[in-house]
Order: sequence, then C-alpha cells, then structure tokens
Amino acid sequence: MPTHNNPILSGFNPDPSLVRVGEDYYLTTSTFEYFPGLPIYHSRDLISWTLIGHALTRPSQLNLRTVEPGGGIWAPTFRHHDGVLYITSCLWTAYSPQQNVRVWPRGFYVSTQDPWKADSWSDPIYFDQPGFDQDLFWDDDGSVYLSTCFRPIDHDMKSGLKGFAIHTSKIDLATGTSLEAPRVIRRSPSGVAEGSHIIRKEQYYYLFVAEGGTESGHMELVFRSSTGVYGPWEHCPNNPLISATTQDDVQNTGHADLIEESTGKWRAVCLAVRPYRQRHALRTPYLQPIGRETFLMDVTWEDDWPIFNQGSKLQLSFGAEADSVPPILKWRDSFEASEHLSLGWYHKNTPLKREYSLKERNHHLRLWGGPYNLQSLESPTMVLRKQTLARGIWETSLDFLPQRPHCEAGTVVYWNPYTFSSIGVRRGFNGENREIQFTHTTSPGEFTCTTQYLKSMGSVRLAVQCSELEYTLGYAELDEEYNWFEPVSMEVMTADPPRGMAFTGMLLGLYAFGELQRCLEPADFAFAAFTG
Ligand code: 6LW
Repeated sequence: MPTHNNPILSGFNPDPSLVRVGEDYYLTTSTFEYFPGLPIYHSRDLISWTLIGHALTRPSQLNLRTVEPGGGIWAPTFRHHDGVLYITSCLWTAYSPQQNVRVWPRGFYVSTQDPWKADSWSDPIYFDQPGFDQDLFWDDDGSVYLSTCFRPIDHDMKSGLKGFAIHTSKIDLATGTSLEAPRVIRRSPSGVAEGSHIIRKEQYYYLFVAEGGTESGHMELVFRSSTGVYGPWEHCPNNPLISATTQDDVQNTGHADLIEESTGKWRAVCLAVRPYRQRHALRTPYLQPIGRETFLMDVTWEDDWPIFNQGSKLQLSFGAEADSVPPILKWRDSFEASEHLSLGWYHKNTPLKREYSLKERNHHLRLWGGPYNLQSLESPTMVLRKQTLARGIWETSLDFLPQRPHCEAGTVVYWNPYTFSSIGVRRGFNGENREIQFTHTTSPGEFTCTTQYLKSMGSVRLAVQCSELEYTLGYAELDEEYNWFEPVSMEVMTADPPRGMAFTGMLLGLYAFGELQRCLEPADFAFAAFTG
C-alpha cells in the first residue's frame, strides 16, 4: 500500500523533472500557454510539495502572445551542477497539428543560484537546434550534452513527419551553441521517443525515454551504455519500466525523471492520468478535466538495472481523512494587500499590462477589464487556478457596477478560448438593472448565453459546482440561495480544440472585460475559494 498520496502534485502538472540540493528537492512541470511559466515546487521528503515560485516570470523570458492551446512551454528538465540550478525547455510559438502548423521551437535554458529568490532566474540562453523535450547532461570530463526530441534528421525532410527521435550533441553551455552535429541516439518502434533524460550511475550511462506518445500507449523505457552518451545502448530486460492500459486506475504513465536521495535510495516521478469514467478508453490525456498529474514511485536496482514501483502498476492513493487533502488541493484566497497575487494564480498567455490590484480596495482583488473577451487568443483580463480535485465547489463574491452594456465580470471554468463556461455580471440592456449572463460552449468555438435580471445593485456570489461528469454554474444575491443554471457536460467541457491540443487541464478563474473596450468600472472580488 503506498505510503503517501499519489498523485503528489494534483492539477495539470505533466512532464515532471526534479533535482536534489543537499536535503532540499525542487521540481518543475510544463505550463504551456499559461503565465508565469515553469513552477518551482519544493519538498524535503518528495511527498509533500510547496509552490515557491516560477522560473519564467518576465515577458523577456516568456512572451506568449496568441499561441494556440497546448503551445507555449513544454517538458522542462531540472538539473543542478556546481551550485547552479538549470531548467531547459522549449517555447512553441505556433502549434496546430490540425492545420499541420508546427513552428519548430527553439530550446533554451534559464539558470539561478537561488530558487527561493523571486525573479532570480536568468533570461533564456537559446540553443541552436529545433526540437522539444530538451535534456542537459554533464559528463565526467566536463563536457555538456544537449538531447532534444525532433524528427529524425537523417530521414527525407520531404516525407513529412516520421515520428520523433532523440538527438544528442555536445554544446557550449555558456552560449547554447552546438559543438558538433546532433546524432540520433534513440528511435522507437512506436515512432515516438521523447522526454529523454541521461543520468550517470557508477560505471553506466542510463538513457530514460518516454515512448508510445503521451496517451494510453505511454510508457517509460531505459537503456544503458558503459562507453558514453552515444552508446551503444543496451536494452533493459525490465522494459517498459512503467506502462498502463485503458483498464487501469492510473493511465498514460510515462515521461519519468529519477532522483537519488541523500540516503542513497532512488525515486522517480512521472506523469499519469486518473480517468474519470473508469474502464473508459482514454483517447488522449484529456478526457477528464484535471489533466496529466505528477506521480511518485520507488526505484530499486537489480543487476545495475532500475525497477520502478516494484514492477507494479501505479495506484491512486489519497489520505483516508478529508483533512488529509494537502492544502494545495483545497484553498481559499482572501486577497491580502500585496504587490502580487499569491502563488498558484495564472494568466492565459503573457499579459500585456498589469490589469489587477490588491491595494486599491482592502481585502479585494480588483480587476480592470481590458478589451479582450474570454474567446480571445490574446491575454484576457483573467486570473486562473488549476482544478485540483474531481469534486468540489469554486466560489467568489463580486462587486461590479458597469455603466455600459458591453462590460462583464465574473467567474469561469476554463479549458481554452474555444471551450469554457462563465457566469458574469453585465449592465442590462434596459439600462436600468444589472443582469447575470451564463455563457457556455455547445461545441468548440460555439457558445450559447442565458441572462437573468438581478434585483439589487449589491454584491453577487458566483459559484461553479464541479463533478466527474459536469459543471453547474450559479449565482446568489444578498443572502439568498444559489440559482443554478443547467449543467454543462464533461464531454463538452473537455472537447478537442480546433487548433492546438488540450495538453493542460481545467482551470477556475475570475475575469473582467469590455467588448473591444476597457471597463471603466472596477470589478472587486472579496475572496476566491475551492473546497473539496
Ligand atoms: C511533451 C512531450 C509530449 O513535451 O507531450 O506527447 C509534450 N509527448 O513529451 C507536452 O506535455
């Protein structure tokens, strides 16, 4: 029986990578189209984690303008060398497989000597190779090797995409420049070899690779060489180290990274999905709202080969008591006066200007709505948090007195600009009352609206009830009971976007906007809370 909660990081946290510095562990995951990018989680036991900041906090590091869902920041690798922490990643600026649009990303790394110091991470040093899932490895002779996932360079470029292979080359770390031509070190029979990490243990080099794609065929394999990063690589007899079927309680397992504890014990983290409709084939990582999360496994070694999770399938495990739910899962923000929002709030894309204040009204988050509504590919005035529990209720209280009919503020359950459900306060078209507008997707990019007049000009409570099968949005004036609108099904809320991929998970948020104009009245939120 697992001795800890698994997943160790709930809410979408795919592609985990971690380091140990003394007795401190630091872990990061992919953040795609959300800003700030690359969360830095800290732990002392690999089980309970605290979000302590982000590596990409400035537009000079991460300028996400109108990237499609699932573009942006993919698959980081976290490494520590000579007192410096490094995180590699890549930035997809355009990514729409449906239209065969893939602007191959440039990989980069950022570094710091103090992960606890806000904004301490460097601006990116870009590599000169296209690709994703970058990995850095320092060899004993001081050489630094970059591994990248890209289509096999040695195949006919005109033949289109023939899967993805791992390419490795020695680089000059200071400049990110390649010192030799990349060589293919792993190609997979599945057509997809990605998420690679090279580590050294005693006399062997180990190459860990995610294969089969991040859906239900996902798996983690390992190879070893006693000569160097270019192999020859010997297959592990235990391969795949971890995999799952669509009949398992935890699925899509893969994309692992390993860590050696100060005691010499080894652990591994990987991504996986907890399907909501058990035994239901999962086409892709997102037919359930929370997305791909980070799981922890024991690692043992036999004959100099690793064994993950005692060779067993991953299991979900949550504390028996509700109060054992780690604070990261259920939370309340009462909006204390501060320069910045508390950690865990995200914007969609990089905001072009600051449109919130925590100081203009005591104990309130004040949003000054910009011109982009929630369907915009730009960055609307919106702050979001990852949904971390399958069942729960998200609530807020809003003061908003719009003077013009095209301004709205409220709360949203957000999948991407093509799919969301929102409930907001607007000025009634009769010019007298205010009205509630319930907007939800009927199919990606298609929306329907329902309005109801509000009786008062006072605060309005807004809520989203979350369940495995649907979302139900409602509102209440004064001290009345909630008025609930008809539920929106999970199938609708987790549909494929027409452009890009839903590599993330569901987010719950607060917003304000004017239809192609700025809101001249502030939207004041007294709190935001998600309770399981
Ligand atoms: C990640 C890659 C992948 O970089 O998905 O499907 C990407 N495989 O390993 C985003 O999570």
